[in-house]
Amino acid sequence: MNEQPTRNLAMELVRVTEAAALSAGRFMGRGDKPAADKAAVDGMRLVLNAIEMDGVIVIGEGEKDEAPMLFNGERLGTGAPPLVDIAVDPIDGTRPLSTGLHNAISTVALAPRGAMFNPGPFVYMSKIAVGPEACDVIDIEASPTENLKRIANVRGEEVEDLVVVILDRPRHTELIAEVRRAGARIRLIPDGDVAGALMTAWPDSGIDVLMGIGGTPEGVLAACALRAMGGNIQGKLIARTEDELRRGREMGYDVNKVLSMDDLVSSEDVYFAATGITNGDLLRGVDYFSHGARTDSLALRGRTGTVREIIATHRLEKLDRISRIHY
Ligand code: VTB
Repeated sequence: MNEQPTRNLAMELVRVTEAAALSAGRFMGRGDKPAADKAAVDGMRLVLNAIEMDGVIVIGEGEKDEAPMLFNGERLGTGAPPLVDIAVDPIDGTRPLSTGLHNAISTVALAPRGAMFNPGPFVYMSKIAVGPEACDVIDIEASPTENLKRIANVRGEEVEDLVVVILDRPRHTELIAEVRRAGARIRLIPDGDVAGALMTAWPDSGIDVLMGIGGTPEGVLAACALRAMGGNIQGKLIARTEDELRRGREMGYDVNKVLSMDDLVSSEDVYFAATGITNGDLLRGVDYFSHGARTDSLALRGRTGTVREIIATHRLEKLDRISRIHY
């Protein structure tokens, strides 16, 4: 094989999440979630539309939280090939952003048209995610205890050495109790389980596994990132109500089916970018200073597995002269 290097769309996606983070970062600690969401969405839409692609939003957050959103089915890009599916989470962690807490990030992913899982009516999903070393041993149908044993075993560690990241929700009381009984340590997060999943595959993050129920859109985004980083994720859809279950069944969904990483995103040709909005374990938040701002981002490509960390300095007074958005 001696292919010419091809376009890495993740490099272009970084500008999308940078724009969203630069806009939304202004709302840190200001207690105004809708305004922060709107700023992030506007920034994303503007830059996504400038990318040479024929994109359709498959994962557009906002329905569950009734936030301003990029609509499912919305077409973005210049309209020229490649044909792609788009997943966005303009702010993963709107709550922490609005109160100035850690780990709010902006994320976006692309995959070939038809490759991303469409969650239909299901907004929640049970998940387990790990980094490369434990890729082959997880099983969402086994107990948390069993999974922790297998992960520790394949890594040559004890369960006591593992750290599990779990969303801090009442629905996780039993999960937390079981993980404690098993002997593992826990990092509870207020929001942001895309970042939580990413951390499992990030060397030195100190996080080994993500467990629990989070958003389905976040599950697809996490799958795109983990495909590129060589981790693994499994999920199972959770119906909130009988009605949701019935509607889902009518549309052909099976809540008993284990969704593999391949079901969540069926192509290795994925691109993922994230930019920190508030300081976090993976990425620094946006830092504004006289006439400028600094952002910290990741650009991942599935096909090559390249992980880029991109620190950018933005000259806001210059951007103000040319951009439709005031940062
Ligand atoms: C998570 C988290 C998101 O949704 O997926 C979560 O990563 C799950 O839903 O930041 P609940 O908040 O209803 O528990 C978010 O919090 C975004 O809404």
